[in-house]
Amino acid sequence: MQRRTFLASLGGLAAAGPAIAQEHDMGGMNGHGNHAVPPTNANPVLPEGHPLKELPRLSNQSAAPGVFKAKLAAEPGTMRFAEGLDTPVLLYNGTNPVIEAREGDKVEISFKNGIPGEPTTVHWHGMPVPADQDGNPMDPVASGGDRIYAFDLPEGSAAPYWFHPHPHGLTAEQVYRGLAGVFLVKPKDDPIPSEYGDTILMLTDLRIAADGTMPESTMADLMNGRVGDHVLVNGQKNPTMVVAVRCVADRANGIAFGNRRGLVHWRRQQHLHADRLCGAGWLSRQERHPDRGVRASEGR
Ligand SMILES: [Cu+2]
Repeated sequence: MQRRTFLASLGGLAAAGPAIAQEHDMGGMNGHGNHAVPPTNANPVLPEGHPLKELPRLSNQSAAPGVFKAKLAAEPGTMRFAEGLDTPVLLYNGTNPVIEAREGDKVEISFKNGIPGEPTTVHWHGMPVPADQDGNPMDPVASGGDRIYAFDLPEGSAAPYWFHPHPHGLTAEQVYRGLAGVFLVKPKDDPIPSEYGDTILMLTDLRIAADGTMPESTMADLMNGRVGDHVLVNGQKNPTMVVAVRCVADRANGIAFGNRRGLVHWRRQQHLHADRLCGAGWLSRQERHPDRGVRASEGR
């Protein structure tokens, strides 16, 4: 079940489930121990048009109500963005899972830095978190080290956020190599039925070289900001999401445009007349073709 669609535009990668995180292909090794690469200097072609994958969730290890407790580790990994090319990346828990908690929850994240030779932190971007729990650049976790990040989610904090590393001098590289995740804080009293679910779209950009690796930033990148060559949604290029629009009008509460999997847009009534809008041409045309898909992304 899906519902409101959250957009998170991030610098890192979104790894939509373990299916994308590929094991290193040992069969590709040759006698010199080098990884085989295709004999071409062409830019890698990323597959497009596949069904949008949902981002995995970080599971709550606490059974106590109002408590979210989990383990998070920053580690090297490998992803396969283009056919036959392995891309070395950095990921949280191998998949960059979504952390979902609720207003009022106590959050306790046991974090381990598994990045060889580099300090890191976890910064809870935009969230109302005490300074000593917010992974600031002067509060690093050494390579191989760990710590607990603990904070409460106050009333009124419900929103989609993201988390990312913030070590001094290494933030940009650790983020573009993959470390970033969505933190969804749900409202305590949600007016929208939970059975509609959430669809999270995590937008990232990727620069990938002919051998599948991510090139280091150039001087121009450092001065102007780094922009990748491929825009990804949940780690995929131009995925498709079928949104067969259906209109549900409710005079008392407003108007909802949704599909069979749930709600995609919600509007309070205000001056709008829900029944009139539902009868409007552009909606009824969609209704006559309920299976016509709408692309979730058209690239840039
Ligand atoms: Cu930030």
